[in-house]
Amino acid sequence: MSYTTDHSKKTIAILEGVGLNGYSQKVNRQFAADVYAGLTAKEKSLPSKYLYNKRGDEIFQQIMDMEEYYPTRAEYEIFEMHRHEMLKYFSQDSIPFRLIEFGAGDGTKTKVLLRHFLEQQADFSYVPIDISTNIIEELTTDLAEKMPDLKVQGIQDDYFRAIDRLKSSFNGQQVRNVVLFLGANIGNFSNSESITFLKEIATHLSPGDLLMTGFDLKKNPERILTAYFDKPGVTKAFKHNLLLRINEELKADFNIDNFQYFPIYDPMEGSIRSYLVSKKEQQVTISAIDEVVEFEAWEAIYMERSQKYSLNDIEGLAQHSGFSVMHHFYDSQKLFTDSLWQLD
Ligand code: AVI
Repeated sequence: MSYTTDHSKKTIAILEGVGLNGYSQKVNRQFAADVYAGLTAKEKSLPSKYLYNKRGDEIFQQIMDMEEYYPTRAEYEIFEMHRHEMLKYFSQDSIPFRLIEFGAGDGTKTKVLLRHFLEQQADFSYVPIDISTNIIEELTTDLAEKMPDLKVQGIQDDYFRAIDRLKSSFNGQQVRNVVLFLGANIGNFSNSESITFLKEIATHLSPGDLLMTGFDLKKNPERILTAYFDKPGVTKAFKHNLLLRINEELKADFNIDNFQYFPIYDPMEGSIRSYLVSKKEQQVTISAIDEVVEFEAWEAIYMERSQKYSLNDIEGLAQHSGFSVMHHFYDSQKLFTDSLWQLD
């Protein structure tokens, strides 16, 4: 039997739970299958969405607080500076609006807008959507306490299913959807994934609805690289944490000291690509999937891509996915933009 047939058979077995070496009750099968596929491919990789377990969320919070990592502060400044103008766009023609946030997290930045919109007595509701039940519960409890007048409908679900659930709940009343996809998260998709994602958003909205996305802009390559190659090693710990997660959840024996963190920035493509590189020839056993992964000396695992954009890149994405750019909101140094689009 060929390698690919064997390989896909084992992936299916893992997904069905039979390839899980007795651990099927405790293991997230999709995670196990993705780790298997990524680490047994010719060019090894791990999906960056798995960086965010509890410990990963905590380290990412530390990244956002670091001096080197400018995007979070820049976007916060954008909200502070442009909240008045944003409200004008969101509430144009005096139609009530629904602020739908994908991947809401703790809503720190969004609270700047929510507070302002409440002060201005805008007719709106806030719909944070996140796949994590914990996040939605914590955020809605926190908002009920801090902003009791805010209309909130937190939804724990997949983004698109959540938008569909909303449709039926507004019984004919005209309302403008304003989707927020903040924090440069779009940059973690490949170009084709971004277009697919944006087009999918378009199919779930109506003409005239709005989408505001956070894009990290192309800038001095040294500044970009430093944001991902900080001296204290916080980003390194963020990447190593995924190996530790595999150790814990899939009973593996990665030794993180044997994997060097190495990001590169390609100014032509505008992307940071980050790797963990095996410092020596070694074997790693992943007991839950009954697999021994061989590493050659200096063989890399591709961990994450973080795309940076020019205004042309952003306009191209809008056009390809059926939106028109209404406005780019910038921070004072033009490091970042929240780009507001309207569905044609
Ligand atoms: C979540 N995402 C936008 C971050 C980024 O900038 O790509 C994740 C990150 N990875 C390393 N540092 C931050």
